[in-house]
Amino acid sequence: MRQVTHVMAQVALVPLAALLAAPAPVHGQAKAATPPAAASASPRATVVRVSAIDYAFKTPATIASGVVVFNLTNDGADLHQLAVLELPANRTLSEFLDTYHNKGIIPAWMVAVGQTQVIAAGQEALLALRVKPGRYILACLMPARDGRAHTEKGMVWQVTAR
Ligand SMILES: [Cu+2]
Repeated sequence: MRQVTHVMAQVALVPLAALLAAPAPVHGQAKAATPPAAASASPRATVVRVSAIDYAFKTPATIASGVVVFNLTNDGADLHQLAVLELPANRTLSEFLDTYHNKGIIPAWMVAVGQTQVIAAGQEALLALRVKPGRYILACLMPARDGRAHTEKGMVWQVTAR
């Protein structure tokens, strides 16, 4: 049992590293710079405060769509980060958690919209995204020292963007 947990923790690091290495996939945010019409309009950003504690996120369940700035603060003691993943209409949060916790990977049908860097206690991180209406999962993709994912301990939260 101990060994299985250990292996899962190592595998769980892979998607996080991959996400950190690659620029966030396009979904919803990359198009903002292209159309000249949009460039002249001044987009109003909504700030969504996300407090990370050991081990949960404190943040609203409903957010605005459009330009959203996630303001993550680490109010816990462990290292934390914030990943924003789009949840397809035909999928559920528990399906995501089932794959992530049992196979150690983020399911291919999830779209990673963006994520912050990993921050220590007392630090903050800002993540600006163009969010389209839909359902999103906010997750901390860190493994804990005991080998369990922070999501397993409760650092996962579903939000709806309207
Ligand atoms: Cu965390």
